[in-house]
Amino acid sequence: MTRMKERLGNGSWRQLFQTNKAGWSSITAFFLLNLFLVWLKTYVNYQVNFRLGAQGTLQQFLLVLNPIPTAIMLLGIGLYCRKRLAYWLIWLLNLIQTVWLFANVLYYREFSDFLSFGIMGSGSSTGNNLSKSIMAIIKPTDFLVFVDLIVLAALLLFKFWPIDRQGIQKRYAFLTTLLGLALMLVDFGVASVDRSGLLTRSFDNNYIVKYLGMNEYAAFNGWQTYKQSDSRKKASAEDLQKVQDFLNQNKVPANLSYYGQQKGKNVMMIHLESFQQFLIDYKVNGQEVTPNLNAFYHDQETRSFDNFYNQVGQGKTSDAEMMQENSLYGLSTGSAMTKYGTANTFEAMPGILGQQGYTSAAFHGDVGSFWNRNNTYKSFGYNYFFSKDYYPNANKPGNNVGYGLKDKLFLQDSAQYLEQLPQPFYAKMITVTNHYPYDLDKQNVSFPATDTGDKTVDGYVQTAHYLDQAFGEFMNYLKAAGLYDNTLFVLYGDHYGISENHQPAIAKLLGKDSVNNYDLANFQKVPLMIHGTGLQGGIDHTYGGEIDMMPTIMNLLGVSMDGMTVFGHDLFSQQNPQTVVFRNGDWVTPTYTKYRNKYYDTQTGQELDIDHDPALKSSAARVQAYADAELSNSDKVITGDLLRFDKNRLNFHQINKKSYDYQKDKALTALKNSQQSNPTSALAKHQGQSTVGDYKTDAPEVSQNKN
Ligand code: GP9
Ligand code: MN
Repeated sequence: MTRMKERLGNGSWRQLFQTNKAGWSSITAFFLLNLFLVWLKTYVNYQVNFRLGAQGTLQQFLLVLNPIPTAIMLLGIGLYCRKRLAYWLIWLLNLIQTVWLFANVLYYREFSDFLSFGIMGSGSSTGNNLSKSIMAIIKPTDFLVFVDLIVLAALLLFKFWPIDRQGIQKRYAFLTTLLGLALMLVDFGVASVDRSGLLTRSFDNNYIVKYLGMNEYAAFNGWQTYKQSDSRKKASAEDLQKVQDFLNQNKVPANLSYYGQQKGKNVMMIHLESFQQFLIDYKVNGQEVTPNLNAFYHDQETRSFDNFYNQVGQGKTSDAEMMQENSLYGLSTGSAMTKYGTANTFEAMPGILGQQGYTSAAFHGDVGSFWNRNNTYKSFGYNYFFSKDYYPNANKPGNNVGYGLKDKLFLQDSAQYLEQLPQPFYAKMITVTNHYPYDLDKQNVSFPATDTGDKTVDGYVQTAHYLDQAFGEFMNYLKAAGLYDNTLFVLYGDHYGISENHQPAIAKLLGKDSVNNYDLANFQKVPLMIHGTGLQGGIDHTYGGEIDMMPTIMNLLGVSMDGMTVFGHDLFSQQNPQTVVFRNGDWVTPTYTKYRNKYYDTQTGQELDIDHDPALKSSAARVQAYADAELSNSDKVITGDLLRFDKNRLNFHQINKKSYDYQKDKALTALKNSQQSNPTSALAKHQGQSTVGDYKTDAPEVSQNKN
């Protein structure tokens, strides 16, 4: 008892913490209290300050669980120590987690995203901007997370909290660490069931925090940043030279009769989500799925490519964007925009055109952080990024479906910003309603579903039809606002909508008994339509893919691509190599198709036996070598951040990420000011009279359409 007194001092309430056989003691209580506090602070902030979008019981459960494992492991470090050190260590580990939480609360308020090591490192502008604006965004309640630390420090300093001199036995400390680890594995296991590819595909930092927690996110991000900076460090200007040598060997001349033909026009990219080529002219019960797009496809001034393939990997939409903006492939290891978009140097279309007097803007009805667009677009040189926060309609839950604002509302709501863009502009509209799982509320369904019997497939034509209607309304508006004739339109499908897991349904859609690898390769075709007044239209059978978009458009605009690191080729060039490389190394040429290790005659679809076909054998060896070199060289550009070595180019200087800011207030002020400084927008052309009233939509969500 004397020993006990010596350890705990006097006082009856202190008896609470007396050590019993299980090791329950003052230090255990201190550990548990800190664990509870860290959990509480994190969880409350999850609910109050972050928009993690947890849906359903499982995700809500993970939100409750996920702060606990790392808190146990971190705070548990203190349990390995004795005396005062143990308490202060636990306190310090609480403080570290709290500072991380606090910093993220502030950062999130401004950028709707979590801090990354890339951002905190020197390369990025956001860190600077944040420190400038910190006073404006901070709220007194943010400091509540430190209250417990102050109280606990006082308790320790003034010796109100009894000190257990012996600490707990090492094996209990070890068991605690193991418990933390086990819980972490449970969390990860459950999360992986709900969202496969969470870490490999890395969609959005919000997802990682939602499923795994803030500390796991920090660890994951730190590890990724380390790996990236390592490959970056090893790269040199010589590596870029080697890549350029490869590109030079495979270069083709632009088609001079098209070069510069659309010079100076606005450019509007319309990203048709999950839109496949087979939908063009497709009918269900005799009714066209996409009448507006079909008419556009067959327009006399539209060049439509019917052998155009998507080339995305796991990064899906973001890979399509990477190719479309930069003529660089996505990575086989997940989204390049997410992994490298923040830190890398790019020579992207918005940046290049920006230096030719264009104003650039991306429009999308999902949160800005998805696919790390909010950071990547700065590296690409986008002047504006109108994401979900800019769309008042997106605040109403019923106006969203799947990943964001419904297309009709999205395009209508975009008009108020579009009309303010100084011309010429480069605008990209990223639609989203035609996205897996192809759900649409009843009031918006105006087309019969297919009857393949596969539930995930049968709604596809309905959301595609909805997208088509939205597109039709948007085009009518552009005509009314005087933005049609002076704009070069580029429409493309980003990737398949129906995955290969649905082969029986695919066969039914295509009117076949079954599908083979050749059919599946064809099923990777997506539309590419280029429309401009004066452009010679028609269906173009040239084989190409998303990687070719940038050089094709730049040539039409008469912007020289000389010496630029682009992996695609001008689709109008008579010497286009017509070799389509898929991200997994498969390929298609007008003669042969290689898909999933099978070879086919591209024109007839007949399967070929490579071992008994010398012509195929030698051709396949050559094409495969090209495909492999194409992919690995492109990967080197991204993983080595090679474009940072591309300096002193005559027609292009490197993009300064720091000069871009997508905070709503600032962006809207800049847009407003540009009406005076550069009065070339549609709004300015209409003497400040808004054109938004010209937008006609039948969207049932819009008040005048409600009955
Ligand atoms: C989300 C949207 C969807 O913002 O672009 O991306 P996806 O799932 O098609 O890659
Ligand atoms: Mn997509």
